[in-house]
Amino acid sequence: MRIAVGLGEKSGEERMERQGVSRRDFMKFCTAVAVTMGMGQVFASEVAAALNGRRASVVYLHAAECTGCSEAVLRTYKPFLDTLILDTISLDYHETIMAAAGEAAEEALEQAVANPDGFICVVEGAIPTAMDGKYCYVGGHTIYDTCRRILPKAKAVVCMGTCSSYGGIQSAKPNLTGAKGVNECFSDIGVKAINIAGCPPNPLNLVGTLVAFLQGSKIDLDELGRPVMFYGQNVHALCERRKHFDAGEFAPSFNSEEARKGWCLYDLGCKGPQTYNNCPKALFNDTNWPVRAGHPCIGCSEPNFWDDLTPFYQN
Ligand code: FSX
Ligand code: SF4
Ligand code: F3S
Repeated sequence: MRIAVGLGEKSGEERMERQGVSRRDFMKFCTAVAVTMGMGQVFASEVAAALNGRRASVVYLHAAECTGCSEAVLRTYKPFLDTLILDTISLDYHETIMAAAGEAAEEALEQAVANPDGFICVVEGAIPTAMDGKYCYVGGHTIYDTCRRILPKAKAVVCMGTCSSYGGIQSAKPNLTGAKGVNECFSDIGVKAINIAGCPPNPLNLVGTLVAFLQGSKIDLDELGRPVMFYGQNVHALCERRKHFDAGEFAPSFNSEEARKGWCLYDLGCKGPQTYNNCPKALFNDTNWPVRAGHPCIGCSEPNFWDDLTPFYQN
């Protein structure tokens, strides 16, 4: 792990203050991470300590995807998760947001991978395997070959999103590109990725995982490789419309008074009962989640949801 770079390196808190994130906002964020991790508010100071001291070197690879996972991170607000993330980790390679291009970008990747303190590799997107991986080239190499070379060297591999976790929409039938998830492709060379499922996932689940890793905590995973602290319950169990489900009160249409009153969306196609994720608790942008906004859960954190959980809508 890269420990604070150089003598002039400031703490995460100081780095963020420089960016206009107050200590109050920082602690509010740490509390949100702690609560999302299921640890309670008192754990916030430990989250702060993990984010404050060490800047983990992170290499973020893009495979076949829509970049929605990166967008989810970059579009969050208050206290500006992108700032927090960029100031608490050292994002040494990320094709979407780094300034370097061309050979300089490739050089940045090689330097990050050669870092003697090691690095965490985050992968977004599925890995095309058909035609020897030719459906996804980055810098003259297939992403399949790049992952095969780099992932075994990482201290931890984290799949950001359902695509890298299980293939996602890229692997929906007829899957002409042979898209697969990271573990399916690379477990034969010892890769055991942590799956932050969701299309996109809540960025708090990524940060919480990085925090647990920085703290050296054991991260319990379910049988699909997802951290139990975020994916241990289904959406249905956490849903605020659940009391209406239990009372047999089902909204008859999206544009109905019942839907607006918060009745259950099961008859409209909600897949909350089959879907393990913490959306009702973690919220996106600290604001909302699909079912509260009136949209059924489509099961985006489950493998093969495009094939197995469609049609998404009923009526
Ligand atoms: Fe998109 Fe990420 Fe979905 Fe996939 O998200 S939001 S298609 S999980 O890899 O960019
Ligand atoms: Fe369950 Fe969906 Fe109804 Fe919520 S809206 S209670 S997740 S079926
Ligand atoms: Fe996805 Fe369902 Fe949450 S669609 S974002 S798991 S509510």
